[in-house]
Amino acid sequence: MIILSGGTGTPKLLDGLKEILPPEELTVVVNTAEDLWVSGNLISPDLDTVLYLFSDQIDRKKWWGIEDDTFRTYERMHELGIEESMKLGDRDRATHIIRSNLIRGGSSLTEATVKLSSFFGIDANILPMSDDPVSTYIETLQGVMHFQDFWVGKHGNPDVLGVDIRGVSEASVAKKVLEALEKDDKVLIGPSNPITSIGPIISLPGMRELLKRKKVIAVSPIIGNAPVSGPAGKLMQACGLEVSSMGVAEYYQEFLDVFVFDERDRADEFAFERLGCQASRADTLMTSTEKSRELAEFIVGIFDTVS
Ligand code: GDP
Ligand code: FO1
Repeated sequence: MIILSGGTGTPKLLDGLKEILPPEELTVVVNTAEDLWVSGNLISPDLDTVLYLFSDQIDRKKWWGIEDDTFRTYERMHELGIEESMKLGDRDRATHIIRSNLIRGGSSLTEATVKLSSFFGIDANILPMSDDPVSTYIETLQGVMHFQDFWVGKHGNPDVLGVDIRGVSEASVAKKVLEALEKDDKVLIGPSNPITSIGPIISLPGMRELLKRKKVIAVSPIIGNAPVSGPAGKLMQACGLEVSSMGVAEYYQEFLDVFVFDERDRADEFAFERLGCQASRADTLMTSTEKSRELAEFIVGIFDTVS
């Protein structure tokens, strides 16, 4: 199975999938459009969250960074008058240093990620969506800013006018992602932010066409009229989408086979079917590994029924 992932909702679902499927059967294609160079190193928040999840290091309270990390370097920089734009943990920073040294030495982001996976003892296939730089910029009433400046620096507060995924139309899908897509016909789009996490992956040249030839299941990150967490609502609205599970399904419509939406959602199953896909209600709120595992089992069951 190939899973398209951001850094929170889909990793929660991966937490369940990794309990029920052998790691060699999981290829995770991760958004890299929120990546940023900080103090000389490349931070890849979504890739790191997935790496830390599979190596059991993730901080499950925040769904980013390493559990029980310390922040001594960040604090020392602050004492010396240097304000880093993201609060980086010491152990997390070691990951960034290793990645960046590999890249400075000529490795691609895919090669660096494969090496990090091996250092962390991970058997699942974790891949960046692309080896080319892609960066999401948010157009706001306070100006245009990198996603991390909007989300971390300004706490997601500025009014949003639009979203620009810079570099995506010149970027290529990573070679290993294409190879995985050749071998596997099951694609799962986890409950990630459709605009800033899944949007960059499906906007890579050729990706939508490839997905049309696959069995695609997507899980809604929206319940009722709001996301479970994060800025998806504000960003969907700015991009002209309805903030609802229907808005998400419409966005994926052209390649979607089955849409899984939450049992608390009052959306009408038949409305999704009019979009040309099957729809299935489930408890999608993953408040524990057990809940993640139950949803994962439900999804694996649906794949067996998709022709
Ligand atoms: P990001 O990279 O940190 O933005 O993470 P993602 O894009 O992977 O995930 C963010 C999305 O996950 C948000 O839109 C949330 O609504 C959604 N999300 C988080 N937890 C859950 C959950 O337990 N269930 C569902 N259905 N969605 C969730
Ligand atoms: N999110 C914050 O709200 N504040 C931070 O200082 C912060 C630091 C940070 C460092 C490493 C990392 O991998 C993620 C970090 N995040 C932080 C999360 C990140 O900004 C976003 O939630 C993701 O990019 C969305 O996927």
